[in-house]
Amino acid sequence: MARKKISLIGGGQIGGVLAQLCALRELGDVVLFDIVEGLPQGKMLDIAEVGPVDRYDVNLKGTNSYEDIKDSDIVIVTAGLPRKPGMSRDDLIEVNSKIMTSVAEGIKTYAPNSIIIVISNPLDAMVTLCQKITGFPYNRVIGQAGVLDSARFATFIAWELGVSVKDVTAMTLGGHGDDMVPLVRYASVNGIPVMELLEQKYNDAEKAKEVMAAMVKRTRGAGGEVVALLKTGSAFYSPASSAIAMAESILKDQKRVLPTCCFLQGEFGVNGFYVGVPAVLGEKGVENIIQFKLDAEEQAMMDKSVAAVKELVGSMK
Ligand code: TXD
Repeated sequence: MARKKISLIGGGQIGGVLAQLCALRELGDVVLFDIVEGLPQGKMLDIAEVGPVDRYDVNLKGTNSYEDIKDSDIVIVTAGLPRKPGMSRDDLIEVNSKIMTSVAEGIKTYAPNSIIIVISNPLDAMVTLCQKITGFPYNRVIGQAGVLDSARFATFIAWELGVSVKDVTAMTLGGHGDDMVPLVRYASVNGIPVMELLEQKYNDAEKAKEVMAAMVKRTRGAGGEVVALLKTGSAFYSPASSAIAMAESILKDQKRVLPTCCFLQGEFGVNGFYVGVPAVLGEKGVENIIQFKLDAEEQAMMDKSVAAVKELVGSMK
């Protein structure tokens, strides 16, 4: 099997961690692109020089030239500004749209057969723009938000119940904004509903609901919580790991079911927009969108989240 090639557009905080994770897992050869001269070259030299210690052997190249992304299997895009404290993701739309336009043109020209995973914010709008400009089929342009939002939800549940994060399953759907939809009904500890465990813990159904509501709220604001603490920039370890889970599923055709920002054509009552839903990720990118019935409350939350995505995408011109 030929070695895979992964290109990372944007060599900032997330880009650097992405490159290191690709190397540690030997996912393939890696190119890190940035417009800042020396930054991607320096990071890739740094990561290459620790191959003998961490015992990985892949080609790592930093570059300021799009030509180097030629023949990429996957391109992961983090180019764009991150939030500052007090900013919403949507405040980034103007400046990041300009950046995404140039990035998408570069990918279209030099890696026309690649599968693109967008991470840049505001996520749902940036994925939409990237697909429009590249003209790639929808299954080959997707966004990362749901893996991370779900992981945050699962982390809070594990802490609350005093169980291992490894045994918690939780998922969020919808847009990557304050209206995202954490699915309470399906959150479980090895299949046991989390609500049941909370009710046992507090012996009080109302209290259990309150505790869950607080976790849902914290999940929705979790990105902002990190931004407020860091003061310069936003989360970067977790978005990188989340995108790598998606990339790995595609590169190895694992067919994992991961919450993914996908273009919907009627699924969940949404038509013509990119929104987070569970998707099977394999060698073709999105191979299937997993549909299931939302109850009335969940559907109402989904509709609200989708309305926010529509407004955001509509403001992009
Ligand atoms: O889960 C998610 N989707 C996210 C998304 C979680 C956290 C942060 N998320 C967003 O990712 C964040 O709001 C930003 O929009 C992106 C990248 O975040 P990162 O923390 O990596 O930002 P940095 O460190 O500022 O890096 C951005 C890099 C920087 O090195 C710039 O020089 C580069 O982008 N940049 C460009 N690269 C290529 N081409 C162009 N035009 C360009 N402009 C800037």
